[in-house]
Amino acid sequence: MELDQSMRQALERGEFHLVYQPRVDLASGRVLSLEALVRWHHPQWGMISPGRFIPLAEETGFILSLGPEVLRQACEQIRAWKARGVPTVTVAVNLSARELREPDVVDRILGVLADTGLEASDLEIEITESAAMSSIEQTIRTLTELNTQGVRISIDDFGTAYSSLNYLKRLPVHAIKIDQSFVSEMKDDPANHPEDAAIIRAIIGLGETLGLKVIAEGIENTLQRDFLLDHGCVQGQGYLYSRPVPAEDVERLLNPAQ
Ligand code: G
Ligand code: G
Ligand code: MN
Ligand code: NA
Repeated sequence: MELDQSMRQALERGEFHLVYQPRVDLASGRVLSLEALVRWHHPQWGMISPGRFIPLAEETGFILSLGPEVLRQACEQIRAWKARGVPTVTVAVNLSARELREPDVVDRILGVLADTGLEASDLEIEITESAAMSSIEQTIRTLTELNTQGVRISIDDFGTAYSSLNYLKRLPVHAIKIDQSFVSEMKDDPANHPEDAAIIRAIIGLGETLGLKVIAEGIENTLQRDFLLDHGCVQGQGYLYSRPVPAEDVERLLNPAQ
């Protein structure tokens, strides 16, 4: 069966669920926020990676059905945590380029927040640098509307597309996320990877200049953490701290005393 056809069936059967990866204070490990990431658990094929199906879902337009489901699941989970008195943090949801281009994207996001009774500040939207930098005037309008309503925005995979700094300056974003490919190169000794080290330092400097939070991705060991901390990047996520985990396990991370 076609993968696209299978995805549509999977959505009806409830085979998509979310896992959450903490974004932490690099020095203390304290959880500051979470990123929601979709998983597809197929009854026969097992776990199918979003790296495989998200690009296809973008191509076929299925993302316009999956994206709203992801957002709804994330918001319902936040509401459930709040209802049980779990000390909640902002949850970031990835929004694909295709979703960003939908004329009703802002209303849809605000509608889900209203339906689940959440504050706009409970949610953050991640869009990739390449999505943000295409159709730039429309992106600026959409993100400005979201920002006006109190929804925070971060730029994902930063450093992989060609950003015009002039546009970046005009985008109402709160954070840029250093793409994990740069961090990943520094697994042994940063001195062996001068170009990646220089790019990371440049992104951190850019964040400082523009007043943006800088979040590093893909931190797997203490060498990477220490390099980032030494250069003024204080927030990040990666296997060193936690893999993406099911909602049940998030509670332990948010509420370490229990
Ligand atoms: O979770 P993992 O590292 O396997 O994700 C692989 C890719 O899929 C990443 O680029 C990630 O941003 C993307 N991805 C994961 N979950 C979602 C989602 O809910 N929506 C979108 N648009 N992309 C996602
Ligand atoms: O593109 P985006 O940043 O949304 O992708 C996040 C992806 O990175 C997720 O699929 C997540 O599983 C993966 N990821 C998170 N932390 C690490 C890490 O420390 N190492 C590696 N290799 N992948 C990671
Ligand atoms: Mn992301
Ligand atoms: Na990323």
